[in-house]
Amino acid sequence: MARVTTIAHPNIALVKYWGKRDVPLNLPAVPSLSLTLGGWRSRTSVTWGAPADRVVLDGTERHDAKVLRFLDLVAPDRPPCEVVSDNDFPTGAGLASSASGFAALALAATRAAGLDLPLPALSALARQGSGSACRSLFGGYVRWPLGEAPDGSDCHAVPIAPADHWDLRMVVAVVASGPKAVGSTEGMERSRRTSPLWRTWVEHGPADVAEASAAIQQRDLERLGTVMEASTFRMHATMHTAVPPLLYWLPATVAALHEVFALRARGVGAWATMDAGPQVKVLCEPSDVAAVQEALKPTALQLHVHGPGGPARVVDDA
Ligand code: 2P0
Repeated sequence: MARVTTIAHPNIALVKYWGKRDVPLNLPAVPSLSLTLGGWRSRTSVTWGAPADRVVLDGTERHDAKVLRFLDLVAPDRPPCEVVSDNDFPTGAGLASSASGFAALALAATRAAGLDLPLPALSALARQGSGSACRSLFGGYVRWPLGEAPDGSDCHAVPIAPADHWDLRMVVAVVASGPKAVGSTEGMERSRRTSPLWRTWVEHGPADVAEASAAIQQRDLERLGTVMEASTFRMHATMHTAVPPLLYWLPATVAALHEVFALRARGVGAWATMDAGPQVKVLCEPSDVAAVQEALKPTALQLHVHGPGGPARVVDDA
């Protein structure tokens, strides 16, 4: 029996992943690029060899078919396992809990099973738990290319710059609590099947990633913020034009967006992004954090400030 505990941080896409070319394998329709956030984390312990399969998430035991299926991917002939995981941030509210959760699980489960996979293979494995999890194995600025192999073996994230390359801040404005109404997988498929904007969305992906990569290399925040907002709004346009429409935004989301635009009109370098939920995340320089917080305070329930975070890692190996 081996028990391994890991932690992984969530990541926020600066250029979004939205849509799959292969649903069971989580092969994306578009490439994406993310920033791993310091501060928040998932902590996951896997015991390889337990009396029975048991999954405890945030203190509650549940039958989680996704987690058990993922363990089967690690080793089809595995013994019963115990998985205990918790997040120090809200789960399932568009704050990338599945990214950090499956990244931590992939690292913990493989190590507990006695495997020491190279990072590309570990990232490709994590991707099969949740697409965005492949990016959370790495710290800092991370690219997830499309890959070409039909089995997805070359579809894994690649670090493009470490956390200390560029000390940016992501201010997360939580404007509503509670889990999202429509999960990402279903939302992506609805957008792909029914939005007339789908083809345009997919066509822009590679150029957006190239633009964001160049902006990161040059540490050009205006360039990065501009392409980040363009990617976010194009992604949400595919949701808004799906049938039936998908509207993750709440009135407070829109209010926060207007505050960000007003900040920019006053010369503050702040750009917004949203995921499959109502929260607004604002990218800025550390010196502008106070101005961003002040502007968002009236609309947000909570404000969290994150810098770039490090890679997933083993914290206990018994
Ligand atoms: C992203 N999102 O790039 C995008 C932007 C949400 C909006 O990755 O179906 O939980 O498990 O592959 O990774 C959320 O989707 O979806 C996500 P699955 P995942 O961060």
